[in-house]
Amino acid sequence: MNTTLAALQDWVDEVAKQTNPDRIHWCDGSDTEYQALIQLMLDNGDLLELNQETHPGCYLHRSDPNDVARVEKLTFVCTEDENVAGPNNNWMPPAEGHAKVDALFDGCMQGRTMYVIPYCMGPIDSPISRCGVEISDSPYVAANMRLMTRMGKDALARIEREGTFVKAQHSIGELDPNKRLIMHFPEELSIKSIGSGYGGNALLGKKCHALRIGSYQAAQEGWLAEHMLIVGLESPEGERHYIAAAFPSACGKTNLAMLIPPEQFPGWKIWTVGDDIAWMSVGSDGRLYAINPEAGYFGVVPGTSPKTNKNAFDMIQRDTIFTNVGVTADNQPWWEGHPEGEPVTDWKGNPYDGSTPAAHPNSRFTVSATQNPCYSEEAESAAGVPISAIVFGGRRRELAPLVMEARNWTHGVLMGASVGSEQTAAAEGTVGEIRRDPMAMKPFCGHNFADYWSHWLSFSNKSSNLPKIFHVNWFRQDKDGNFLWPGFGENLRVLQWIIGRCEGSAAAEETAIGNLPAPGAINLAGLDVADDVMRSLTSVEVEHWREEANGVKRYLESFGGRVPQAMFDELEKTQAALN
Ligand code: GTP
Ligand code: SPV
Ligand code: MN
Repeated sequence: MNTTLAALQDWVDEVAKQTNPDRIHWCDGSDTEYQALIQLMLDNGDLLELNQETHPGCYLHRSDPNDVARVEKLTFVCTEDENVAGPNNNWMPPAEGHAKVDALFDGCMQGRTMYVIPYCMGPIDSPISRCGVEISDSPYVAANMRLMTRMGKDALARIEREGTFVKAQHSIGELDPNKRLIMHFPEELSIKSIGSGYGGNALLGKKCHALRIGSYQAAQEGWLAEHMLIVGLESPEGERHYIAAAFPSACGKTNLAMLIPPEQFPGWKIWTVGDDIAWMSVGSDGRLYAINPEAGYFGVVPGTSPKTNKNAFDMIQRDTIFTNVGVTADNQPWWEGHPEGEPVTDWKGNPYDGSTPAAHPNSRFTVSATQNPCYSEEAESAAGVPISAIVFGGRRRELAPLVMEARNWTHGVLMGASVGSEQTAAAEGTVGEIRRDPMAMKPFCGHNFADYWSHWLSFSNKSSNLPKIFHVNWFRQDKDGNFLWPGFGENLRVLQWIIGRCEGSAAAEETAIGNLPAPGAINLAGLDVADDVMRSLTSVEVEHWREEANGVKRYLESFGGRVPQAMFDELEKTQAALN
């Protein structure tokens, strides 16, 4: 017996019987265990040692070239009623889902070690946290879960105390895209994923548990599971605010979560609570409190430099697992946007000739959050942090202004539901195509978006002390494809306006689509952005917005009768104002 919890021992025995591993290893989460996993992967070729003088504790993993991103078309939500999963998910009846995926799991761990990985999403002692156990035959997954979650004996102790956990079964299988499935059974609180060793497909605590299972559970239990960073800001006057922001994959969450204030903002302090996921619930004071269920970052590597994100750049100089980057002649990791060195080998291990990127556009670093120079101790707070503002955003070269404020909670929910964004390399598909990505949850909402929006709307009945809601867009471009807004650290200027709105001090102009910054209301001191550029970043192109509103209406209608009427009523207000 490895656990006092019979339900867990029985499930592990059952999976072992089905998959037939050579060995079973129960992870305790210790340093010794992590080092042994690294050594094992160095020996079997899963990891390559990087230059230990310049990058101590850093390793490179080259994934299968067919396995470099989440695969949304192979990701399913299996609920008894198809309408519970909704048109935003691929659906299968649970019985069929189990049968399909179980056929692939049969005997798949022969010759391998099965890792039993107990994990806790969130601080070990937080009432908002939830636990799970991942079973995987990948030492890469075990090592990454150690960095990304509270993994090991403390999590197991909580699971044994509570008696409940999400069952997360994973195997790399044959790494064959034709034998790959990522199945969710929210009604059973279970996940079965096979055929991929990559990120969100394989580190099941992250998107599968914390978002897909989490969002389903949250709707039933009255909280929110969101694809959001959590950042703390302190003004020179000592005012503290926390902002939670949802941007689609590869649209700037990690960057915003650890931004460095521009030099014109002396005395401002920024700290990171989370960079990808927020679990939020209403506290006794009516405010929304957020925890980061994760303990590490699985971040986009390309573009990370001292200029764009110095905190991230510094934190990945040691004790980091790199996946799919290039290497230099002296074995240092290299990627597009790296300030120095040059690659000799690309992410596939081939000689670099400059014809294709050295690092895959979705190459990633895995690192413990505690290595972030602006890591916040509040990430350990059991109660979470109070959120002043919720920010939605997308990557849109046109239309969406730099920032706008919702009229009220309902309008904010509509704003979130209307987010459109260009597809990025974080998932398979055509990069650059605009798609609707409500609340940045398109690939991650584990149930019907219509029900998810109803749940969001219901919060206005729970409290009159909710955060204000905003929408931002850092990605407007000119005709030549140059970004109009400098972005990165300069985004603090926009966050300052947002905080000003929460405090009632910053000026805004009411427009048909929401409240936009009044001229001069955003602090542009020392910034080289022309007046006409700023005007176009903060104005409403009425004709284009009418089309957008029609598009949003058609999109909402595609979810049928379950969409709350309040969403259509709110949209009509916008449309009336635009006419
Ligand atoms: P996931 O981990 O996939 O959820 O992504 P993310 O939302 O955390 O995105 P991340 O912060 O890693 O940024 C993705 C890409 O967007 C990187 O190449 C960044 O350099 C770029 N980026 C981030 N912030 C900005 C910005 O303010 N302006 C511009 N132009 N690019 C940005
Ligand atoms: C995302 O795609 O939003 C990520 C990376 O954060 S993954 O873990 O693969 O989902
Ligand atoms: Mn993400």
